[in-house]
Amino acid sequence: MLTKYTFGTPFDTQAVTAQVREGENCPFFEISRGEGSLSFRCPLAERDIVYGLGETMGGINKRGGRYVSFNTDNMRHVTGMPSMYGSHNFLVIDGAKPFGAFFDTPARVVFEVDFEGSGQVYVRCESEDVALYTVEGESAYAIVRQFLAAIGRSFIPPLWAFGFGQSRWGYKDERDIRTVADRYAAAGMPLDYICMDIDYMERYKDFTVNKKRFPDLSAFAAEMKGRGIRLVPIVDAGIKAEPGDETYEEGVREDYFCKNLEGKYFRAAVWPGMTHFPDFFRPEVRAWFGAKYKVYTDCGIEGFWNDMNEPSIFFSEYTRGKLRGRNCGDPLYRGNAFLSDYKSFYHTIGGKEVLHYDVHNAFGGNMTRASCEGLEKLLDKRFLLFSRASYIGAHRYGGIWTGDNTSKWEHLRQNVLHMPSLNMCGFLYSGADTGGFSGRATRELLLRWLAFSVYTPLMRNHCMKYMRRQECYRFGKKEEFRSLLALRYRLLPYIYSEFVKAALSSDMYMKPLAFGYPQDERARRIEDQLLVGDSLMVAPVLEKGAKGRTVYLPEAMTQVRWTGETFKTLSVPAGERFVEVPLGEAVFFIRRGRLLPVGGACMHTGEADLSAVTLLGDGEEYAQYIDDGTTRDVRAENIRILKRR
Ligand code: MIG
Repeated sequence: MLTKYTFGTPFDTQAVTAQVREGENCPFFEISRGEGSLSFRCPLAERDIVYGLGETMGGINKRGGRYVSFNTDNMRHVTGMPSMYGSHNFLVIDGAKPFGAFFDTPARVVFEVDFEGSGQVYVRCESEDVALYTVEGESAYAIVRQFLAAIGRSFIPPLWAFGFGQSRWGYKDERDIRTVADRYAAAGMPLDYICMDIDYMERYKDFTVNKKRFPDLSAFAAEMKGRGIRLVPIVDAGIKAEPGDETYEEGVREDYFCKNLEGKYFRAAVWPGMTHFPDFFRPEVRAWFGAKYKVYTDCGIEGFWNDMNEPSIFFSEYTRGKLRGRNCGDPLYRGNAFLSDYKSFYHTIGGKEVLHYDVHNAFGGNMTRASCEGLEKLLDKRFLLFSRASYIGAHRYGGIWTGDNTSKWEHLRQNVLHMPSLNMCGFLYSGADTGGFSGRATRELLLRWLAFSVYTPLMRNHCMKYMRRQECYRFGKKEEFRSLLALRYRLLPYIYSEFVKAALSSDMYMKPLAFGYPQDERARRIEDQLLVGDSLMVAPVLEKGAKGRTVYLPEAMTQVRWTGETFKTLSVPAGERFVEVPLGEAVFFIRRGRLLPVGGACMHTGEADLSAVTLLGDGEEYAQYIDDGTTRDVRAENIRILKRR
């Protein structure tokens, strides 16, 4: 049961789509009002677990941490880093009487969850205007499902977006991209898409294509699609302030950009140099920006990633510093250094001027919405879209990736921890930069990371310019990479089906073990094993040099070992066991009484036959969601029941 408590005049973020009954006095929190703020407090018992908060650094259990919702472009993903690219203000306190709370405000919010042993949850919203939604239910899982139902159905990408994607900041022209496709093919490794980073543009300007590098993008996209590979270009939030640029001219003519105190267009330096930010909060601006994607869809492109939409600002005329071109090592290039910028420009929302700072966290999500709604008009099928910045509600328009991580074992672990927390906040389609964005990916780390990314909806190898090239074909013993990529494609019938079913039924695709085994005290504390869909449990190897790992089985399960060629099954009893996992192999578990469909090998999703499956596990039947992979008509009727023979 959901209840809405209204404080002041909350900004309508449109995060919640359901009708929710209004309450008078919230029984869960002690509330205090400050000048420009509202604080909420509740006690925590020793054994309570606190879930949620989406894209925050730290564990699945948020206890012990301080988290600040304030969308930030920050490459330093270290424990204790308060802010990431997204703000997801939903948490669940799983105690004697579990409940959930969503603090719906686009303003900055601080969460302290048993921080420094305080024994309480403390939430401070930097606004007196907040909609608080509380959710009551039998269990943490039931509460999450009610919340997911209230915020509306997750974005559902096409089947090809569940294939493997290769990306690198630095691919600059057709030749680079063709080489990637050729080398994947030559190595016998499947691939569905290649991302185009900012270098495809003309001087980093959105909706332009560098003609020297891509003389005929339509022809090139068609050539690649003929090989089963899609192109996925990046789109940044800022529009270069340059007379003559079509997007700039249109934006100025229609008065679509954010303004500063003096009523002039706000100028912020990002990749193209000085830019203006589209006022994504205005429906007409969203419609305009979304329609601009026609430049790409006219070339046959069906996938996009939106970047820099926190919005990231290198510097502005308000902050000190000099434009140092493309120097990413600029000391000013650091998150949170730009509060004065965020306090110096305005949006026009419902005819009123609103300070950016007060609605900061909803900016990026509105860019995603603009893109999604534009693409829905431009295309008659589903498309891929994922964004860096987000707020709850944006999950209906696109997925997210978790930004600029590093090639470190801790960041592989963080990827595991992020997935269920993101799912609780609606973001089902997500994943990390597999192998790590910055730093130097070792062969071993990349293999272990791929072995986990096999299960995440977005499975993309991405890395930063100047870093070691980390395409899978660059490493020795290619068969080990081939094996893991092949596994992803063999699991597609299951991954696709479980993802779509989760989206259709307000469920999570990746869950903490605790949600499947709430009575099992040990399972409740485990953070390095996850449930993927309804049948599968994964226990990724997260340590350097490890030969395998200890796995806890809350019940007897079917252990499945993927050797690169075959699935070898074994019934294993409940309890703890050490499982050997050689590099390039994978071990996962099928829950008792469940089935898991696996398909055949293929080189891209265009070749995949989701209907030709073999069933693994000891269950009786499996409900498989299946469609043509692109139809917008995603319905529960597309489910067929498979029975074990
Ligand atoms: O300032 O477009 O997170 O994935 O490769 C860096 C270049 C801008 C940040 C994204 C990253 C992308 C990079 N971008």
